[in-house]
Amino acid sequence: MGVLAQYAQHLALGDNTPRITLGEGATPLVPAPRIGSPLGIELYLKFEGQNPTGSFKDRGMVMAVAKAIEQRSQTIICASTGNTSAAAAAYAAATGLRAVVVIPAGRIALGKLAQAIMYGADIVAIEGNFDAALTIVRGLAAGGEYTLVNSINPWRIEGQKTAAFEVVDVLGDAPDILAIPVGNAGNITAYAKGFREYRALGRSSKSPLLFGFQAAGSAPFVQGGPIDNPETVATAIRIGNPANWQLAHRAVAEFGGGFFAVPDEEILQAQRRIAREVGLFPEPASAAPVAGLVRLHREGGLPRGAVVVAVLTGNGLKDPDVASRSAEGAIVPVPADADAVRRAISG
Ligand code: AN7
Repeated sequence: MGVLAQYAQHLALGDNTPRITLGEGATPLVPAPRIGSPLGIELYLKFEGQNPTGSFKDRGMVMAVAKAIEQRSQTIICASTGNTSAAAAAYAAATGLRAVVVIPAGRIALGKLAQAIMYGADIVAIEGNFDAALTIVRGLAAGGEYTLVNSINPWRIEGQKTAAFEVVDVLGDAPDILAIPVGNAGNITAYAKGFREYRALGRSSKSPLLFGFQAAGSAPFVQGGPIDNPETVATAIRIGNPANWQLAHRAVAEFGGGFFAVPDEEILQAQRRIAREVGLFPEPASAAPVAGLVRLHREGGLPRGAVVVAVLTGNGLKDPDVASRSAEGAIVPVPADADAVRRAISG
């Protein structure tokens, strides 16, 4: 049914806000005991990779595009590490808007680029990183000709808060801990808003601690300020100068929790474990919270028995390069007969 219809009473929808949808939201909350039990926690994974364009961005984009249409905008624009551009392109296609996406050349996952191309966005690749792209689109949008749909657009946060509603609707209360990857920090801000609003309505009895996880080479929240040259295999969160710096800090101060860094190798290990021990395939950035929980447990920083929701923000199919790079040796063809196949699989 889509998040605008499902959560209409919690969103500022007017008579002139089109009720658009590509079927976003209502994503599964999957128990992950094989990972959670050894950590002494009750772990659930919110699989946002199941959204129409394969990431949580669809929740915010459907809202931002509905509001852009309400305000008679004809062109939306964004900077992106990939997923925002895929979502912007799809919802623009669905509604007949033009989407302009500015991306760091060579640094977005192949599947995400394929999406923007297929949905028909106008794509500009810059010789610079995401932070440079965001500065450029902010400047262009200031002219009033384009509607900016990065998460500094408050409607993005508004739509994305529905994921927190879903968590509470399914669990019957807020979890003890929300574990989430942090790039621009729009999503952690959105979850905080959702949990805050549901609690105020009596839908939950408590607020979760917010644990935000960044890649070690791209961890401005952990280092305490913007960084110039962020690097990580998790290209989705290769962001050095987060747009929602203050909102995210305020949310973590209010709820408790903190920001933590995880090295790329641990992110990739966690990605494989989620695939092999849960049966869900997240993209690298989305594995950061699980990698972080493992690390926190090792350091004694994870309360025993806690109900923890980790957000798997995007689908692993978007980044086939990373997945195939982690294959153990080449897959060498054998003759097309049963004996050859039996030999290949025995010991
Ligand atoms: C899979 O698409 O910033 O902290 O331009 O794609 O709200 O930024 C993506 C971010 C986590 C971080 N996981 O969320 C973009 C972009 C995935 C992501 C994040 C992103 P925020």
